[in-house]
Amino acid sequence: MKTHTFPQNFIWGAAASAYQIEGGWNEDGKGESIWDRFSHTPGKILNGDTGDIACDFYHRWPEDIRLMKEIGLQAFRFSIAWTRVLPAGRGKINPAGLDFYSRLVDGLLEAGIVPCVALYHWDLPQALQEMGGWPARSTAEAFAEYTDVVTRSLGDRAKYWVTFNEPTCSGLLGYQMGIHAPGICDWGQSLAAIHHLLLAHGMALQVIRNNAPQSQAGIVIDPIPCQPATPAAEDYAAYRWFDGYHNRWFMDPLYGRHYPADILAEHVQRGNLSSSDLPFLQPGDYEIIATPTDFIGLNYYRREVLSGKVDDRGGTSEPLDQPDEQHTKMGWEIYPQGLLELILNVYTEYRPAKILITENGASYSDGPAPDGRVHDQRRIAYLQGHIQAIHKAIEFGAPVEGYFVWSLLDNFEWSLGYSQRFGIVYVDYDTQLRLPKDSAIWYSQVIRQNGLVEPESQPA
Ligand code: GCO
Repeated sequence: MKTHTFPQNFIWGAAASAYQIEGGWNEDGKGESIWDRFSHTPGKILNGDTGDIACDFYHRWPEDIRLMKEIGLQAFRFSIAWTRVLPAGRGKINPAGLDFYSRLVDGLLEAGIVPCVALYHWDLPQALQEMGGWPARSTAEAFAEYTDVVTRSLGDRAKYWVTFNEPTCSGLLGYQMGIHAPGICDWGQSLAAIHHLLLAHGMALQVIRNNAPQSQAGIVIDPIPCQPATPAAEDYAAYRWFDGYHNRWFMDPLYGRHYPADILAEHVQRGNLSSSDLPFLQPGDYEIIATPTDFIGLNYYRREVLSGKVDDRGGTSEPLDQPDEQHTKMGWEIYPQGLLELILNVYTEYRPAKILITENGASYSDGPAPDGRVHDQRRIAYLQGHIQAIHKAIEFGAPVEGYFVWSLLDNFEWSLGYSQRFGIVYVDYDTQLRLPKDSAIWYSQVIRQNGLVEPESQPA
C-alpha cells in the first residue's frame, strides 16, 4: 500500500456558487442579476435551461448541510448573491437576503463546517449592468459598499473570504467572448471590466480587513497551464499570447507588477486598445489591486495546448490525438500533471504565503444504476489523480493548505445548463432528491484518512 498523507491542518471541502444551486431567483425581495437576465433570454443557454429553481438550495440548505456533515466535509465554499442583499446593487438593503446567508453560516458552523464565503461568482446586479457594468469604475465602488454590508453582518462568524471567483470568466467570457452574462463581445469593454474587477478586489480587501480583522481573505483565479503544440514559432507565439492575456494579465497586477508589457503591446497591435495608455487606469490603482492577501485560491480542470493556426484569439487549442477516455464529458482533457505544474508555477513565480485549491472536479453523466447507486468510477479516478498531484506539490514545498472539490451537487453549468453533472452528489431535478455518488463515499474516506491510501500499481 502506498499512502499520501496530507499535513495535519489541511482542509478538505467542496465548492458551489449561488446562481448554480440556489434557485429562488425572485424570492423574498431578491433583485434581478445579469445571469437571471441572460438565462431568460432565448438562445443563450443550452435547452433553454435557467437557474430559476436549480438545486433549490435556497429552501433545502438544512438538508444539504446534513449531507455535507455525513460526507465529513470540513469546509464549504459558497457564494453570496449580491442581488439578495442589495436588490438594485447599491442603496437599499434587503434584510431577508442578508438573513438567509446569516442562517446558512450559522448552520454550517453548528455542523462543524468552515464557511468559505465568496462575495462574487459572476451574478452582477442587472441594475448595475444597466449603469455600465464592470467596464464602469462605479461598479467597483458599488462592490466595496456591498462588501461592507455583507462583512458587517457575517464578518464575526465567517473566517474565510473570497472577493472574486475567476475574474477571468467575468471579464473574458462575459465581455469579450459573449458566452457568459452579460453576453458582450468587445475587447475594450473586456479590458476595462477586468481592471475594475481587480480594483474592486483590492478595495474589498481593505473593507474586509476593517470589518473582519480576524478572518483570512483572498481571491480565486484560474490560470490555465499551457504550452505550445510544437516548437514552431507561431505555436510559441500563440502560447505566449494565451498565457499572457488569460493568466499573467491577472496574476501580475495582483502580485505588485503592472499589466504585462508584451501583452499590452499586442493588444494595441491587434486593435483591442487604441494606445498603451490604458484609459481606465488611474494613479494608485496598481497599489490597490496589489493589496496583500492571505491566500490565493486556484481552480484547475485542464491544460491548454496552443497552436498558431489563427482564430480570433490568435491561437486555437490543439485537439490532441488522444482517446475519448482521456476526456471528461465537457470534452476537457484529463491531465493531473497540469495541477502540479500550475501550483509550482504560481508558487515559484509569485510566492503566495498560502494556496488553496478552490475548485477541481469532473463532469460525467453517470446516474443511478439498477442497484440504486451512482457508480462514478471515472470521477473517483480523476479526483484521485489530482489529489496525488497536490501531494507532490506539497512535497516540493508549495504551501497548499486545502482542497475543494467542484462540486457538492450536480448543478447549473452556466451556458451548458443542466447537461453537465459535476457533483459528488447526484441531483434528480424533477424531485430534487439527492443521492451521494460513489465518489462522495470515496471522498469521505479521503477526508477521514487525511489523504489517499492506494494499492501499489502492479508491474505489467
Ligand atoms: C468555474 C466556476 C464553476 C464552474 C466549474 C465547471 O470556476 O468555472 O467556478 O462555476 O461550474 O468550473 O466549469
